[in-house]
Amino acid sequence: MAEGPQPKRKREEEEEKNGGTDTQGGATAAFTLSDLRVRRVLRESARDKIVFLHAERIGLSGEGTDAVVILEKTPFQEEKIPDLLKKPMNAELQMHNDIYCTFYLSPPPELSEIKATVVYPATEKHIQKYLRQEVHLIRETWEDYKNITLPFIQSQSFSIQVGFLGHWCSLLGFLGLSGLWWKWKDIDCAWIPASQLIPPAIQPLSPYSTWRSEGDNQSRDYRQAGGWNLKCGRRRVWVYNILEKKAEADRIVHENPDPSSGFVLVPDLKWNQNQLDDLYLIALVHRREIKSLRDLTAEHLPLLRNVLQEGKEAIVKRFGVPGSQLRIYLHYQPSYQHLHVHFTALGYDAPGSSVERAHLLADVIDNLAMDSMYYQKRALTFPLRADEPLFKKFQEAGKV
Ligand code: M7G
Repeated sequence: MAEGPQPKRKREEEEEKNGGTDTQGGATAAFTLSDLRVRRVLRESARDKIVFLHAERIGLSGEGTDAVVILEKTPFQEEKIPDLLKKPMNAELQMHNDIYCTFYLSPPPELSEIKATVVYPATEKHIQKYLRQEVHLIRETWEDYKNITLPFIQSQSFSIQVGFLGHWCSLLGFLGLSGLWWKWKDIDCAWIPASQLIPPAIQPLSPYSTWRSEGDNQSRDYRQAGGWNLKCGRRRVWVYNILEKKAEADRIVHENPDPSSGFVLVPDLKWNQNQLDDLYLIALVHRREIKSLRDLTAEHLPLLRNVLQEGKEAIVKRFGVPGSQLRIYLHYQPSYQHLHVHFTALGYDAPGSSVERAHLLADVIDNLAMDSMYYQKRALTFPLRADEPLFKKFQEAGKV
């Protein structure tokens, strides 16, 4: 097994010793896992040893804020396997028959890690994403994209909600009358008189006047301080944090800084970097206006070729995994409308790597080289959960 992932592990141990505080991007992890209370199991997989939980964090007022917690048993680390048998532990014999026997081991903590990914605060969209649901395949023509999908994506970027005393109410119409909202450099902004939302008598007391701007699976909450307040919510915050080195800067594996044909390669959130079996990295392009496969033309070929070539070179250099053992692909539809490319170990059955969602980057490049408008002509298939608003749009249009 290559040495690559080891330094990251040491760094994490250091961070843990220092209290596990993450100050990247100016956001300090202000809670611990024990602050979270499980509300229900959204989905679990015995095969993948993973469970998705809807949790909540109870504030001082007793008000709960939603969180999603993903608990996943991590793959074995080759170098630690001998310890599993050697270290004294409770090994219970369950059955013995001829040459076959089964033991149940209770390994010491360092050999029985569980990775916990937390999304907090989580939006309804995050919760729905992980809920076990009926899934349907959509066959989207270019016309469907223009008439159904694109307007839907654009409308999502401008949905702003406000929470008041625990009640979430849609505010779009309201904003039109009593406040201003606009978009500036991909930032959703709203300027609203707090006095119109919170009765003056309880304004100084109210800790609940939390703003939430939602779009592209990102949300931001803001406390109001009374009077007129400028509230800005950024979409795809995590992507821009990486591109601007406000978060995960120390995780960058490779960067091509060219604003037009450059990108940043980082380990994906799903990979703990402790073993290469489930290697997963993600390349985020510097250009911000390319939403997905649908926007790509031959003009983007230099960018895509850089991602493919430099991404492979960086991974073999850092992790020792050759390009011939990588699955390099784009998702359609992606969850985040900022062009990015997935790099996963070929032997790893990564979520979203199946034929209905994954498009190999090498094939995308060939298609665009043959026909610049390839992705503005052909129909694309993708899965949607039955409860997703976009699925409802396709239903209303009689396309499902
Ligand atoms: P996608 O194709 O838009 O959607 O991929 P999916 O999440 O349905 O696959 C986005 C990719 O970005 C996924 O592989 C995520 O695991 C990864 N990702 C998401 N977030 C919020 C982060 C993050 O904060 N950091 C990193 N490094 N990766 C992330």
